Amino acid sequence: MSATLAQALAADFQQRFGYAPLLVRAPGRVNLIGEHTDYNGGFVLPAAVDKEAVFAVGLNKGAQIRLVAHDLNETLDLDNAAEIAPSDTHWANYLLGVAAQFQLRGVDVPGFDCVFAGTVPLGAGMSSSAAIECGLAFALNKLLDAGFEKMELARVAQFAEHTYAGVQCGIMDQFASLFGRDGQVVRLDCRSLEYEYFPFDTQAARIVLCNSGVKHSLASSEYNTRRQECERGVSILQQHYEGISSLRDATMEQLEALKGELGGTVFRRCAYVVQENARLIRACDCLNAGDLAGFGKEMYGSHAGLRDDYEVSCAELDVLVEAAQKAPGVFGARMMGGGFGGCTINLVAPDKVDAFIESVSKAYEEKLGLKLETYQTTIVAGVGAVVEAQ
Ligand code: GAF
Repeated sequence: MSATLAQALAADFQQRFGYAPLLVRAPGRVNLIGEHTDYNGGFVLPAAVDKEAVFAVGLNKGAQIRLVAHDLNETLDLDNAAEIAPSDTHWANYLLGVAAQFQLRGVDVPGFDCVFAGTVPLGAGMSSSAAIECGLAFALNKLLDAGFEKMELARVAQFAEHTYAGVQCGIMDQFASLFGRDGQVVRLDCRSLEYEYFPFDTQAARIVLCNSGVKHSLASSEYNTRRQECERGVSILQQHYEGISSLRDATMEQLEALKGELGGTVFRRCAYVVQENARLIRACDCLNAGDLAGFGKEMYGSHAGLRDDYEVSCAELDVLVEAAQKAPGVFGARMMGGGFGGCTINLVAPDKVDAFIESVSKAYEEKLGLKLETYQTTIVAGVGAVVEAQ
């Protein structure tokens, strides 16, 4: 699919700018378990999926930056690449933020052109923004021969999001888009940045996403608030215990002992994170043992924690998880990503996928009067050049 889209973008690019571009694809991601743990020094278990952003990018031998959102038929031109600043055009900030990060790392960014489009649903919690950032980061790295390793490109993309989109995100989404591997999920230790791939057997389970269709505007402000609450928890823990550099190091006993000082809200946020890390470790053991029911149990636990303690779910996501629990062939379900809307992720027996979708769609319509969009995703390789289309 991205090869066809890449051809369309190449033609658009050629027509607008009169030269041939580099073509790049950058996937969105799913996360099986480990939510809001990345910025707490914990573990995540994402995979890159077959919903992608696609780019045509080239250096124009001038100073101008010319950006085109192909699907929206919108453009943004900047006269001088040396004077990059945040723009009022929302989508352009993800790209400008990346170029600014190259400059901060001492790379002289000359004029460039970029036409992009994609199939990652917006606001679905599948990291369309990380896909956009990582695609351009990969393209500029190649075109400018900047020599950054993939992990540094993930940092470039993450800090672009911090500085130009105002979301103090962790590194999971950008890591997944860059490091994804065909047919494998990857466990990242977000503190050491060590990672391990696990085969995901699609004969045993399929990954089905149910899109609530809700795009809460709360997402970025509440996300940043959660991060601050966790930081507050760490700073209180540090006053009482040695060796705590993030919530990863804390135990439930320590949190219980400090419950009064932490206060109810911070306590619950911290407790969720400590328990989610433990759930992820157990879930990986289940994956290794082929125990999908055990894995699914941890997913339900994750959802309950996100709903009750971290408070980043919403009524629509809760209805979808409850409906999934009653549907045929489901191993586990939970909300996915930052929260306040977007998708649930469901592990479903391959021969029950149709029945599952029918059952959850029916419940969603009956309970909330809403039509459900679903995606059966496959796990693909991370960011790369689109070779076939060139
Ligand atoms: C968003 C962020 F971008 C990630 O870094 C991560 O924190 C996630 O929410 C929650 O797990 O996708």
